[in-house]
Amino acid sequence: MEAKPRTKKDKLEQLIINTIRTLSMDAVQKANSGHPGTPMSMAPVAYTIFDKFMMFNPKNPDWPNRDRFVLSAGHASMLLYSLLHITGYDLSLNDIKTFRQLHSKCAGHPEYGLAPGIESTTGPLGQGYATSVGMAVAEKWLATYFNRPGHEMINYNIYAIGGDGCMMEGISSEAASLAGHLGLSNLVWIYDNNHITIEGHTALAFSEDVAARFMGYNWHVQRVGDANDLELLEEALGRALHEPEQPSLIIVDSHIGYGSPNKQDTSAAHGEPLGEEEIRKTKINYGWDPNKKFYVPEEVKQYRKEILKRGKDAESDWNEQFAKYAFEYPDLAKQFEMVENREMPEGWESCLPVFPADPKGPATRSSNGKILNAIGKDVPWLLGGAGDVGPSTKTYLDDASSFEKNVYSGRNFHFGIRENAMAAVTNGMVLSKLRAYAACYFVFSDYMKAPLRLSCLMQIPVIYIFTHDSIGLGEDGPTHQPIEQLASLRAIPNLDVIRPADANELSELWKYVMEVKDRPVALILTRQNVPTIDRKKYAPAQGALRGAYILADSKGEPEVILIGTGSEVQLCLGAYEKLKKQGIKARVVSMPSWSLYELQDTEYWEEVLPDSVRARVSVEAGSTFGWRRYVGLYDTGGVIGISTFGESAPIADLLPEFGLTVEHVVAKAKEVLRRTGKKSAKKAKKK
Ligand SMILES: Cc1ncc(C[n+]2csc(CCOP(=O)(O)OP(=O)(O)O)c2C)c(N)n1
Ligand SMILES: [Mg+2]
Repeated sequence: MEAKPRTKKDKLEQLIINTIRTLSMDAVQKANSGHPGTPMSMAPVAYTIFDKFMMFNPKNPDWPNRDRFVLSAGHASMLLYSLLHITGYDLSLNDIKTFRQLHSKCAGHPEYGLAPGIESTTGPLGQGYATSVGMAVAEKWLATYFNRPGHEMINYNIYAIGGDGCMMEGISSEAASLAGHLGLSNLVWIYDNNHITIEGHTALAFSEDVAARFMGYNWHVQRVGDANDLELLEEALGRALHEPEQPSLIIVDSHIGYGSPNKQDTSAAHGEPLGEEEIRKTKINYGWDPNKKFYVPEEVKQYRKEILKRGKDAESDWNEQFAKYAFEYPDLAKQFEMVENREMPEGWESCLPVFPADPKGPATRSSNGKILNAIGKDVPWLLGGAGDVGPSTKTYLDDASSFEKNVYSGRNFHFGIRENAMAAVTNGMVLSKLRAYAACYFVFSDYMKAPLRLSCLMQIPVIYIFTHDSIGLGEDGPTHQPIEQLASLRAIPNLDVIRPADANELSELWKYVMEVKDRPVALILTRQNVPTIDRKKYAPAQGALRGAYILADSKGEPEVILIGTGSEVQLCLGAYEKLKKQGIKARVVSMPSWSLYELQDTEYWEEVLPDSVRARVSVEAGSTFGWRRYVGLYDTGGVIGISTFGESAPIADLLPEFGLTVEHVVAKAKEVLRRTGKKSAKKAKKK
């Protein structure tokens, strides 16, 4: 059991640590659900980080220069809730008592935006670790950009606690490899080396030498043999912070369910309540009153006051410094505030290029590169990169350098071939208020699904740039040709999937991309050229901002509506012209974004897709899944899409093979007209 506390301070520390433990045990028991074991074992570690090292102001959890703490082992959420309660965040005992209940701030896993002091949503193991790397990247960039001699406005550190699960997940390897390469000395990971996961002892599945692995990644590695040894922990953390060149890993040996006579060191302590009797016995072991539940001793309440004062003083000092900084560097201070509020410089949209009509047109990945560069000139905190495909995704900022070890001013990020970590790191950067983008081939968005989903869940404005968006990429074949990706991304709540038809739609849509503060967007762009639509002949591109708009129309009510997205809008326009010549009244609706269209009012829906026109055809070079939402059932609408995997061949052979031709759209339109029995169907039959 625990070493006897020697001094008054030691006694208080044990009291605080045991309060964290017992609150966690009680909350899990009351919820009859949760993970008590790791809060019990890691309480001394989390306490040491918060008490001895972190600077934060619980009354202003968003204070920009606060240190960050991420609980990558998100299942141990009670550890964090207990700590936040004790240190004075706006998280009451009642919130803790409603742990895991409907609408409680204390959700099953820590959720960003729900409880104050939660820096990132965690729970999918490894994601928190990887996100913390993005936070460290952001700190380096912000410090380099904003700090001036004598004005160190940004200087914080990032701490993350993960467990065996986080270490096993591949994303931690990707992220650690990148962090070591970049020399992120402001980052400390604690690895809770308790040898227990759900199925039992880690020996079942995990026998690697974690220390050797991290030394290989260029990390500074230490080991603390006992999670209860506050002195050793403090020394190790101190050393980690003084390490000037490398991120730090501290491997801490702990006992899951520490203090529980029957469950300590077993997987039974991982994910279920200890049970009333076991809780009593454990409390007795801690020297706690076994009859008290959710008990916060008076001394701990007093401690909260001290922490609150400490945080308030730290922030006021910083505010004073910031006032001086703002006096000397008013422009930088203004920019800093814009970054913090996710605002854009006034009138920024005027930089957006307008592209001339061009039947050959640029690929939307190319026009995107131009737009990105135009915005990037005025908005230095727009930055990002690709997973080693920058030359193909065209996401380089031409005037900027690369973000590299000790070149932390760079804005072009080389994430390496690590899509999963790339998206998680980008989450961390965006949580730190940068406007960051992550780019790769669309098909490999599959690799980053988990962090992408977290951007959506956290409602943070990450910009995903996915190029090579269909079989139109050609010879690389079915491994590289997205099919189901559009449908699957559209199914994620809070994500705007945007697939523009041409450069001007894209330019318009960037107005939305840069202004939106509370959700990520995914831009889906072509590898191949697409015509830049003649806007004198057809409708202006502004309509794209409404998600869908009438691009070409008939006089009077149309008989058939052709709905296209991205590179297939040109097929709809081609078919429209042919149908027109044949006396068939068609309308073309360009629909770059389902979700933006869904935001419009019913009048607009009726205007674009009137209920009276049932003959509709959708055209998209991807899965047909979901399109009946807009074209109706089998007796009316027609869906042109792909329900198999693609093929490896030149684009000119692929498009007809998969029915992506003007002729096929025309034929489908006529077929639909025949089915809906409109008078022009007869006409269509004759021709
Ligand atoms: C990506 C992912 N896979 C699986 C899970 C389910 N899960 C939650 S905790 C856990 C075991 C974690 O073990 P460890 O990290 O050692 O935590 P400890 O039991 O020591 O607290 C698993 C498999 C998850 N949360 N995330
Ligand atoms: Mg474990």
